[in-house]
Amino acid sequence: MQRPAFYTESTMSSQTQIRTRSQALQQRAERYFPGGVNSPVRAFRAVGGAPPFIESAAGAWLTDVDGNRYIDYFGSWGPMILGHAFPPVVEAIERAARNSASFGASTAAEADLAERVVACFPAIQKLRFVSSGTEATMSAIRLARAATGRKIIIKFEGCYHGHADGLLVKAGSGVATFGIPGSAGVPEEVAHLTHALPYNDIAAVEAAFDAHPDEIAAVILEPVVGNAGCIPPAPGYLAGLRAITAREGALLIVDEVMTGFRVALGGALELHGVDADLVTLGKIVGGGLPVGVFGGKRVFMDLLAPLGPVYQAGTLSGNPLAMAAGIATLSYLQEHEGEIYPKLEATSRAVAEGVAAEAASAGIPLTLNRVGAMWTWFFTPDPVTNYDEAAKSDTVAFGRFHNAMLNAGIWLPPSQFEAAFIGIAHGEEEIAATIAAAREAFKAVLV
Ligand code: KE4
Repeated sequence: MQRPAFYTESTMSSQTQIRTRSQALQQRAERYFPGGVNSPVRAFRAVGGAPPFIESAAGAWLTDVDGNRYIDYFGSWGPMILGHAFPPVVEAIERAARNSASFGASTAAEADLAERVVACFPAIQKLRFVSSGTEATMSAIRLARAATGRKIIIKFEGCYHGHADGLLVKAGSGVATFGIPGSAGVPEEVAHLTHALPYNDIAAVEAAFDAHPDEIAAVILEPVVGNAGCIPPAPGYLAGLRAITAREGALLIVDEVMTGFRVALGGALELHGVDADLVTLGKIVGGGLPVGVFGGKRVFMDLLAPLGPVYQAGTLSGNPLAMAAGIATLSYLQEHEGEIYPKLEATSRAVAEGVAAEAASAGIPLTLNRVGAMWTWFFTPDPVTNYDEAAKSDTVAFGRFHNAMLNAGIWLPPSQFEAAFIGIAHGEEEIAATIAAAREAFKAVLV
């Protein structure tokens, strides 16, 4: 993998972090945006300190506006699995942009990308492109209610599916980060229709269906939780949900916005050999540009206008630049699948376990949950199999660790309740530098 031109050994040395420009930009941003951000967790409120403003990125590296460089274990919240400024993706976007950014009309590129999505996700017979994961899950829920004539939705505590009203009940990600039960502004009549159950507890799902026969439209879940930190499904859990929903006439909506193309080319559905009625995708499918997908069985998808009575629309759905970035990304992943996913497994394991070993040497209790190229270091000695257990983590210790790693040039998710990600541009030097930085960072955690 071609290392970015600026890469030199010196970037691996520990850095004194001068962030005067970032601080000035943060002050300006706070005049325009609540908290100075366009998405809450980016404000670093959960970990403390002012967030660096990023100027550029290449490969596994970010460069902030003060010239500080960071090894990136967040990859824009997941999309950048090929590394930043990956040439085939950049060139595809440049080519598309020369023909205008948007037509608001159909293009061949939409089906070009759809063919690649369907090849990776056999559960998807038909799909719609939207511009975010939130739009994808919101639309999938509407479709499930129309298909079944039922109203209740089952989700799981700690799972985050975007910020549509009905899905902000006991959600993960920023909702978990800020410890808020849901969100102000969501009428109780809406929240009342969403039942949040413990993850990895199949009996709780059986009990919900017993209590609400013929009332539950769908079960939606993250097939590997990323938004409470990384929590894998228990053996048989996904298959159990598939069996219950099929028996009860409810739709199974598998939200692979984070896991799709990340834990495997075909996401968690491929890993676990499970089918779904509807699947949602985002992040990687757009190669860093705004793309969401909801798709699934034809019988459900054909309920959508203009064929059926379910309305859904979007000005920039199928945007040509986003389609070009997605096609370049998925093409590369598909063509190099046999090399990419074993490499991601090896580098993820090396860095995740290497850092966990440094915690053990420092006497710091830490539980590592990892599925392929996504993982979380929970600052707790106990197993983490659901949100309640994740919530027992020492978020102050995590904040100290995050801050120390950031000052050493390692960019981690800014919350205990997010997953870390790696891409194909991370190599041995980045892994070694990260483990060395962690050795020092854990000393800071202990003070
Ligand atoms: P977006 O609307 O943010 O594109 O997607 C919502 C969504 C849906 N489903 C899953 C499983 C997701 O992880 C997400 C978005 N993830 C969060 C980060 N954990 C969004 C980033 C943020 O909140 O800033």
